[in-house]
Amino acid sequence: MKAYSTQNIRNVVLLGSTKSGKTTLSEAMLYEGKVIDRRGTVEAKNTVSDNAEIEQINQRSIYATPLYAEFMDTKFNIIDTPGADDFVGGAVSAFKVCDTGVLLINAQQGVEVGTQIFRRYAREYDIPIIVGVNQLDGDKANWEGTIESMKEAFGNKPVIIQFPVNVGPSFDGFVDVLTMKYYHFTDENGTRQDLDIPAELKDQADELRQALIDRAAEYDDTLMEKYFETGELSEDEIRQGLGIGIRQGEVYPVFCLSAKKDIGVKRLMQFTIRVAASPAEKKAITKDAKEIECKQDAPTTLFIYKTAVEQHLGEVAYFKVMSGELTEGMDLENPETGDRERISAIYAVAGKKKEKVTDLYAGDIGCTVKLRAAKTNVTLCTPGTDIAFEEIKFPHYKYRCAVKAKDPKEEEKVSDAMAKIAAEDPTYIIEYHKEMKQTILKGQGEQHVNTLKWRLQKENKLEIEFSAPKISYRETITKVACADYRHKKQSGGAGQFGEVHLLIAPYQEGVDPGNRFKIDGKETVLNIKGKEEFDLPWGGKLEFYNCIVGGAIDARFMPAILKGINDKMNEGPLTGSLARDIRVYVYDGKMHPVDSNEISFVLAARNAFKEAFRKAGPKIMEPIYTVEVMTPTDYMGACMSDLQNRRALIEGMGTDKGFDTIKARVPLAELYRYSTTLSSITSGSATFKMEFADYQPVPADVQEKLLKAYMEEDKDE
Ligand SMILES: Nc1nc2c(ncn2[C@@H]2O[C@H](COP(=O)(O)OP(=O)(O)OP(=O)(O)O)[C@@H](O)[C@H]2O)c(=O)[nH]1
Ligand SMILES: [Mg+2]
Repeated sequence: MKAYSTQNIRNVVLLGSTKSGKTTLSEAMLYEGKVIDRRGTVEAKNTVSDNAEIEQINQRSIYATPLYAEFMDTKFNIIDTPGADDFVGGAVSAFKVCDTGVLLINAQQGVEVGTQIFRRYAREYDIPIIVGVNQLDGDKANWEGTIESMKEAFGNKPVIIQFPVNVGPSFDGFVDVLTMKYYHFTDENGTRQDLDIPAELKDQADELRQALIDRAAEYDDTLMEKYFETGELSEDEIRQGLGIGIRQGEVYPVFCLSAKKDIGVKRLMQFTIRVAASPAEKKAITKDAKEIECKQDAPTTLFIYKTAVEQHLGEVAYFKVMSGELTEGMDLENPETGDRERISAIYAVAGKKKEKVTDLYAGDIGCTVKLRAAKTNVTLCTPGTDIAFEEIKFPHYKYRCAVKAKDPKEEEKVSDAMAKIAAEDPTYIIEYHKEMKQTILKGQGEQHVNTLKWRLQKENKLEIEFSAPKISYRETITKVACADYRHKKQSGGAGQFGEVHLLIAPYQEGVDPGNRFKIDGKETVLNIKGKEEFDLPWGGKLEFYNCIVGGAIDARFMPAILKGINDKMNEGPLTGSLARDIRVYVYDGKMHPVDSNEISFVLAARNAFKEAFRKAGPKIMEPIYTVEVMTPTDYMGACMSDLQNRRALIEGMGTDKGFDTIKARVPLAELYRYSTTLSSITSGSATFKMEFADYQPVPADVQEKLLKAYMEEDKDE
């Protein structure tokens, strides 16, 4: 294959709800681009794109697959993405390297939830959209209905370029109001006749042509003037005007397709090549906010947007040449680590098929193998160029579970294998939770984490188990209490003696409790001699006051007393959780001239603190998350009542880009599998974000339950 210049490259990401036909369309595009000479089907499990076993078993895409076609002297790079929201990571990586999104809508369904979700992502990541109405040959295909649903969902953005003829199983062509031709297809392999528009369709065509010109003139003053003067625009001028509207995200040109019968595929590709942006138009942003032009006569930089371990090849790094020219054998540098990497081989990629090439120019997408350390989000550049591109921002996780090896002996193997899969798909996040001694897996949904489980089983012969993550509770107190404790031991040899009297009070930010307290029923004024403040590593505060008078305890024993308190802060008396937000006043005690030592005071302080804690109205606190739900209005009620069942505190409601939003504070303990439930009560149409907020005391009934559970567990042990 020859090297294509930047102007002759188009990078297109296929988007749309699941089963809209993206993979089938990509197969037809490859066929039109002569990369394959027979089209496979998803059912026959022989498409170029869905080549992974898990995709073939499920008959759906799981990974975003890079493909290409050579068409009209252009390298047409295609990334076929999965339509399931759980696998959105692939589309998000593709946004980083593509300039246009082709959004497929299934004419048998109209705009679906998935259509909306991917349109929302495309807008968020600034990807212009071209719409393909697919499956016009389907039994239930409905053109008018689909257009209606588009208007409802996208307002006036859709602009019709084509309308179909003989919708349904005998679908065999469409009228194109840009070229003013009737394209009629004579077989199922894209063979087409370019005909005059039949008389009976002429009025409809003229009307849509007028609407098209009106829109095309809207985005450019010169075109608008010409249109006012002459009442006409040429075909090229219409393309020019539409091109501006498309880039601004204001125009979604609408095309007719049957990916299955290869109808309309060629026209869609032609239009994309003529009208959509080449990579040269987009400047890439570096980590230090510089803009880098995508041009050939510049130092070579490339950005790795995905890696995968593939049979016979080992680790494959997929990249886009961001500037300059990449030549086989080049030595590049990772500007952030200084690591050198040799690009030993370069390939153009169509799924598993890798065609070796010697050069790729700025804007092109390809892959290489045998890099030493380069991973997703790494830039490689001509040594000394010092350019590192902004990383891909993957969506926040939506699902959390604890994971462990079925066979404890395989824990290490499991953890290595999971790390490798997470390197391929950065929307998996694996963390070891020290406090809970659990490995936590975060992902985009239940299907997403189950895919990881499946891969471990299949590829590594490793079995894992998922469970609800343990919640890291905290303990605190709600009122003032006192306790004293004497530790005394005399059994031959040196004895032990230490006595500590202390008072504890709840810590509240910004509240100074003063030094007057009731101790043993008597109003007492404490003489505060020293104060130490600690930000606890697990959140919250400990304040330690030295109020010893008359040398009752030597200053040298204070650290031992503090240590004793800290020991107990690590293991609250209610459920063994970490304690927080407590003030401790040590106000009296006793020493023995010979037997007092540090350990005696550690033990005395521990026991005094434990007793005081029990008397001070102890409370269990739980982590609270802020949850923001976005849902179509129809499901607002269902989302609200579900949240209320999760002990949520609703903080606000609003609207955002055509969706209703709910903001709530929800205990983490109530959020396990939330994404699965939300999806089922809204037929997959809602989405949400969650983020840690703070700790709050649990309600009395919950505390009761937790105490009971802790006691049961204690008994078991
Ligand atoms: N009748 C008809 N069926 C189609 C057409 N395009 C795709 N299909 C069928 O629709 C189903 C889904 O097609 P895919 O190409 O896998 O859809 P997809 O959008 O890639 O789906 P995901 O990978 O799950 O997101 C398959 O059974 C296809 O054969 C079409 O133009 N007409
Ligand atoms: Mg697919």
